[in-house]
Amino acid sequence: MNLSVNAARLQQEMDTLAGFTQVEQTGREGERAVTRVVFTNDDMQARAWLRVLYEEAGLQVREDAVGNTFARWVGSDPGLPAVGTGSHTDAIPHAGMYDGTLGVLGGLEAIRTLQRVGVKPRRSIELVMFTSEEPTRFGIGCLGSRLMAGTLDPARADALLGKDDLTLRQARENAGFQGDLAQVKLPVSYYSAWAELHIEQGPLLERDGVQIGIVTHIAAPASYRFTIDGLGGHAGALLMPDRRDALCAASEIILAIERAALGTGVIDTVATVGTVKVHPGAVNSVPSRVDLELDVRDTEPGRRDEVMAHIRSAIAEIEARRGVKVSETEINADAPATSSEAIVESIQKACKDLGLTNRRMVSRAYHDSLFIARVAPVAMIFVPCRDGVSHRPDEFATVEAMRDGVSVLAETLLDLAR
Ligand code: HGY
Ligand code: MN
Ligand code: MN
Repeated sequence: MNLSVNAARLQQEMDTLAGFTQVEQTGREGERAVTRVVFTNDDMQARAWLRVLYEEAGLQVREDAVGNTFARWVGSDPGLPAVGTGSHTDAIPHAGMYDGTLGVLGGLEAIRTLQRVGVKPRRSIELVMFTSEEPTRFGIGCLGSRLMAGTLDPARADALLGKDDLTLRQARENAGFQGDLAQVKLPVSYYSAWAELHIEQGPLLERDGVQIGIVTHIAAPASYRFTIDGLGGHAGALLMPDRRDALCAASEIILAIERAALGTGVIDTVATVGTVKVHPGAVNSVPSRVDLELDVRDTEPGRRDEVMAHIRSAIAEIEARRGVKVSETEINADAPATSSEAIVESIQKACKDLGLTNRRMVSRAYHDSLFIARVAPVAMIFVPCRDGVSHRPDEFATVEAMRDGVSVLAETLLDLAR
């Protein structure tokens, strides 16, 4: 099919969306970091701007009680379950401008490209922008899609305490999203199929010179909070033998986590401690308490659980030797997702039709598709990103790569919506 994606406009829209951010200097000439945390002004302005684009494309727009946004191109047979696509536009602190946003603006451009060639899909095609895919504010990733899939208890979700001490309920209501979170759960077979476009957030496509990645599996993410309670005191007067320094204990725990991930000997196991809070946090006061958050993932959930077992036994030894108390809270421990072979083949067909090289692959990052996979057949389309970099201001994808991804998505959506 002769599809002509308006790549110049897509690039412009990506650049405009990147402008909705807390401004911060990265210190590197011409480099722009993006931070867009859910329900902040930047997020709300971005949402309002996107809504105008959806309406200009003639899409029917609705928002649910947590702010997931649905923009529907009504098909000739509107009663049929729709085909879905989309991603997120929230961005972690000091991030790039492509993670998630390509799936929303690229999804919109795929719909507009199909509209331009005058096709009328039988099934409606619905573009989704998920609320809070990133765990930045409420500590758990994929908040909006978990609620859509019915895998997160609405009362537990509303009680989640944000980093600014507002609960999700308070924050969403302040942002204008009222209503009962239980209504966010999608009706059974709401989508007949789902495809998400995203940058790879890894180096394989670029390294192998392949234009499109077709995701067959999404790795299983888990995250935990550990609180280490020791004994505080005066940095001058409290002598070393009498100390139970919570930060020294935390440091040993962090290195034990790294050792446990490396210890599986399998490249698919990853573990990260990305946040550490030290109390009281004064240069001349021995740390009495440390809160740290662990993100651990593997393509095999069983191996991930083994890593957790090794981490827990290391913690027990550190606790005893250092005389500290460590408590653990599980935030999430999710199963991996397997893509629908039919949708993988539809994407493969589109790549062949468009003359684009492609390969099947695993997604090591998690995505909202991980949870949509609980309620619909899914697959994902990856495009290369420079040096595989993501969650950094220098995240980058070429306009040609974005154009290729959108062309494949457009053909796939049309095929699925027949
Ligand atoms: O962390 C992730 O995998 C996703 O980018 N939020
Ligand atoms: Mn991300
Ligand atoms: Mn993402």
